[in-house]
Amino acid sequence: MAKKERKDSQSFNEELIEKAKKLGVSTCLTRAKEIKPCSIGVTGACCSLCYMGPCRLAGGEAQGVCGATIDTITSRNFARSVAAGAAAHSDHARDLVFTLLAVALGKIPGIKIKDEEKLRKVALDWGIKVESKTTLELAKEVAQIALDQFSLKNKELNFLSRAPRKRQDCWKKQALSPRGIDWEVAETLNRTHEGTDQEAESILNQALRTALADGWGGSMLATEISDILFGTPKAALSRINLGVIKEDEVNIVVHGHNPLVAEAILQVANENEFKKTALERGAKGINLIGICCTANEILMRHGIPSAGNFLHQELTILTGAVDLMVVDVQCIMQALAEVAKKFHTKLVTTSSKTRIPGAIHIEFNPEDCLKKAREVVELAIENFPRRLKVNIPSKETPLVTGFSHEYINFMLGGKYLASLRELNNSIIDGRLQGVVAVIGCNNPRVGLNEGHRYVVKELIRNNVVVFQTGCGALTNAQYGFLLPEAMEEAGPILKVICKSVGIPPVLHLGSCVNNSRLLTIFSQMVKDGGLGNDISTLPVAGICPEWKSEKALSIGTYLAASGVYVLFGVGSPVGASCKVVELMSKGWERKIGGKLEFEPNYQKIIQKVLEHLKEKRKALGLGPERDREVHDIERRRALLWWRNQLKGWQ
Ligand code: BF8
Repeated sequence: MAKKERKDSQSFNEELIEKAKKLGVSTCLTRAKEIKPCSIGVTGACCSLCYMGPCRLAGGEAQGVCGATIDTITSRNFARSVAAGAAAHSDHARDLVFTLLAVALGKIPGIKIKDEEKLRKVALDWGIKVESKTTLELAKEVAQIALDQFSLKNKELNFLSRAPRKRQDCWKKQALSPRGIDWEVAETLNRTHEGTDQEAESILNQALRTALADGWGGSMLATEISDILFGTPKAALSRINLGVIKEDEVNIVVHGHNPLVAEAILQVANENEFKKTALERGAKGINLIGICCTANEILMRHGIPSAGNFLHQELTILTGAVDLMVVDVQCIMQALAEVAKKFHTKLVTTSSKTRIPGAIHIEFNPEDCLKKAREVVELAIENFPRRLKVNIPSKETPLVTGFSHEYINFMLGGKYLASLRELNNSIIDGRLQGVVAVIGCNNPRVGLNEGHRYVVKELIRNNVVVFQTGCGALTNAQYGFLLPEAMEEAGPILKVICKSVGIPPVLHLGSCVNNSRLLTIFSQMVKDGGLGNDISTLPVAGICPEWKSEKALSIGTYLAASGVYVLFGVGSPVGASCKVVELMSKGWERKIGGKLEFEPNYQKIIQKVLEHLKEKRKALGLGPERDREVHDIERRRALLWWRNQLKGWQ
C-alpha cells in the first residue's frame, strides 16, 4: 500500500508543477532551483547585526569590523534564530490564552470548553484548588496564570515540574531553567546585539534557556490550552492529498497555525443556512481542507482532511478549485497572492500580525471569531460560480491520526490502567529498539519529500516506533505510513506489535507546537520506570530531516536541552565554526545529556540514530540486542504442540 501511494503522490505533484510552468506561475520548487543559497550565510558566517557590516567572514578573515570572531557570529546567528522560533510558538500560545480567557469571561458565547477533565488536570498540576469551582471560574484562573508565564520574574515556568526530577536538577545546576518566556526571548536579542555577549558558550547557553522556554512554556501552553478549548485528540480516520479538494463543493482551505480560525470556520460551515446557500449557488456542500499546521490541528481533533504539507500550499490553488484560502500566521508564502491572482481564488488574511499585499483582510479576534468566520464562508460561497478550468488530481490517501499523549496512554492501558508501561516493556525486553520523533518542515531544496520518506522507512524497518509532527507527518501520511498497513514495511517485531495493538508504526502527534507532547511522553516514560531516571537515559532520538524554519531550530534545541539526541538534515547553520559545532554536540552532551548535530546525508543520520539507541540500551543494561524470531499464531501453536510432545517423551 505505502509503496503504491509513494509513486502516485509524486506524479500528482509533478503534474501541477508542469501546469504552473505553462501558466507562467513560479512555485517554491522552481524558485529553489533558480535561487542559489548564499554560500557564506548558509553556514552562519555572515554577520548583519550592525551597519559597519554586513561582515562576511569568508576567505580567511578572522574577525568582523567590531572584532567579532566566527564563533561569536555563528553562535549569535543561531541564538537569534532560536529566539525567533520560540517567539513564534509562544505568541501563538498567547493568542490561545486570550481565547481561553475570553471564553471564561463569557465573551464568546458560541465557543464552549471541550475538555473539562484536562482543564482540571492542568489546574491541579499548577496547584490551583479545583473543588467547588465552576468550569468557567477554573478556566479564568488557568488563563490568568498562563498569561503570567510570559512575564515571570522570580519563578521558573510551571510546566518544568513535569520533567523528571534529575532533568530539573540538571537545568538548575547549569543555570538553564528558563524564566518568563518573553524575558528569555528579549534577553537573547540583547545578548546577541553587537557588542554584548561575545563568548560562544555563553551565547549558546542563552539559546538553550530560550528554547526551553518555548518547549516547556510556549509550545506546551499552546498544546494544553488548544486541547482544553477544542478537545484532546483521539484516534480518527481521515484523508490526505490534493484529491480531498472537491470539484462539486465550495472548497475552503485553512492554512497557518492558530486553531481558533479553523475551528470557527468549521463550526459556521456546518450551519444549515450556509449549506442551503451553497446549494443555491450550485455546489453540493462546503468542503473544509487544511494545509500545514492548521491542517494538523483540525485533522487531529476532527479528522478534517488535509491537502498536504508546506510544499502543497501553491499547488492547491493551481487546481483551480480553491474558492477561498484563509491564512493566519507563520509558514504562509507571500507567493500565494500571485498564484491566487491567476485563478478565481480569494486569499484572506485573518491576523493583525500577517498582512499580505493583494489579499483581503478579515481580522479575527476571539470575541468576534464566529462573526468573521461567517464573512469568510459567505465570501467563499459567493466565489464558487466564478471558477474557470479545474484540474484536481484524483488521488487521496487514508490515514490514522489523533495520537495525543492521553490517547497513547489509553491505547496502551485502557481507561483504568492508562500508562506507557507497555511501551517501556517493549523497549526493555528488546522488542522495540526505541522511539524516534521525526519532526518539522519540508524544504524545497531537498526535493519532493525525500528526507522524510527515507528516514521513516528505515526507522520502522529497524523496529523503531516513530512519532511524527508538523509537515513531516503530513508528508508521510501521503505515502501511506500513517496507516496500519504500513506495518508491512516495518521490521518483524514492530509489525507484530502494530498488529496486536492495532496501530500504524508511525503515530501522528499533531502540529509543531505539539512537539511539546514529546516532552510530556518522554517524561512519563521515565516516570513509568525501567528506562533510567532521566530523559537522557531513554533510548530515544529526534530527527528533523528537511528543516527550514527558525521554529524547527527552536524545537530541536529544546529537545536537546531536555536530554535528547537530535539530528537535522539539509545543512548546518553553524557549520562555519568548528567550535560551535563541537559545543552543540559533545559540549552539550557533557553538560545536559542531549546534543544537536547537522548531517545532510540521510543514511548517516539513520546510522547515527541507530547507534545512539544501541548505546543507550547498553547503558541501561538492555543490550546487546539479539535478533528475535517472530512467530505468528499458527507457528506458536505448532511450537507449543511440539513442546508438549517433548515433555511427554521426557
Ligand atoms: O510549524 S512543519 S513548514 S507549517 S515550521 Fe511550517 Fe515547518 Fe510546516 Fe507548522 Ni512547523
